[in-house]
Formats: sequence, structure tokens, C-alpha cells
Amino acid sequence: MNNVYLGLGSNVADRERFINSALLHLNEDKGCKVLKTSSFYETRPYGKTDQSNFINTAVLIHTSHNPLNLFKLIKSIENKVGRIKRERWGPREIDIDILFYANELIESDELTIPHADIINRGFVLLPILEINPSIIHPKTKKLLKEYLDTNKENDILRIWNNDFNERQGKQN
Ligand code: PH2
Ligand code: MG
Ligand code: MG
Repeated sequence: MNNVYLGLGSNVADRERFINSALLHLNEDKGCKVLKTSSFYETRPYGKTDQSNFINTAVLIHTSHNPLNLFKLIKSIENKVGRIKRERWGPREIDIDILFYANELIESDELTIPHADIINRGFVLLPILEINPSIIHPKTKKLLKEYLDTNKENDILRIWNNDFNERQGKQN
């Protein structure tokens, strides 16, 4: 089993429902188990700034899928949850990105792992660091927390509990 961090985001309609639906689909897959979820973070849009605020969260999963199969699985979950194709960096019902896959470094046509822009994104750094404050970036070998700064922290507008783990626990 491999430790993988995923980032989830939504900035259309019922954002929390899209994210929770994606987490349920992930956890239901035989090759994936959701181990830890971060809080929900309401975040200012990054890059293309004339769009609605996002909800972002990070999750740690255990998976038996190799990186390419995991990538295919998350694309199929994005479709099932209801992602509509729009412009690049534009509004989305659900986006699921592989942030870290164990300590692997992959640069292929389909995949870049670790995700290329992690260190510039407060909405990725803060949720991952909530799950694992001492995580090291496998490419730069630096502590991830060294990339935090007040600019990135200021893009976080609100933080609240995601009780996905508790809710799943009750059903088991
Ligand atoms: N995703 C993007 C572009 N900009 N901004 C925020 N706050 N959250 C996102 O998930 C996000 C973004 C493209 O993947
Ligand atoms: Mg993304
Ligand atoms: Mg994506």
C-alpha cells in the first residue's frame, strides 16, 4: 500500500456536497482507503482570480493503484460526481489532484508528481500540513512548512471541520 496525498477543490454550487461525494467514491474503491482528511478551507481563487471562492481540502489515502491507474480512477470519479468540462483553471464542480505519491518523482506526458505548483499554493500547503506537519517535499528535500508565508496564508478565508472520518466511522 502506498501513502498518497490528494487535493480536492470545488467552486460551483454546493461545494461541500461535491467534495463529500468525491471522498465517498474514493473510499468505496477497493484499491483506496481514506485515512485522514484535513479541515475544509474556503480559499480565494488563485491564478484566474475572477471566479468564485473555492473550498479546498487534502486527504491522505492508502492505495494499491499505481500512479497512472490512480489518475484514471480520480478522473472517473470527477465525472461521476458531475464535473462539467470548462476552460482550463476555470470554475469546477470538483477537481481531484495527486499531490504526492509516496516519495515518487514522475514526469511523463500524463502525470507530474509531485504536483508542479504545490509550493506556491496556500490552499494546498495548509491542508497537507494540517495532516502531516513534518512532511518533506520529495523533490526539493525541504520541509513543506518552509514554503509557507503570510501571502499564502492570507488566501485562506475560513476553516471548519470536515467530519468525513467520524461519519464513516459511525457507518462501519
Ligand atoms: N484550482 C485551480 C486554480 N485556482 N484556486 C483555489 N483557491 N483553489 C483551487 O483548487 C484552484 C484555484 C486549478 O486547479
Ligand atoms: Mg487543480
Ligand atoms: Mg486537476
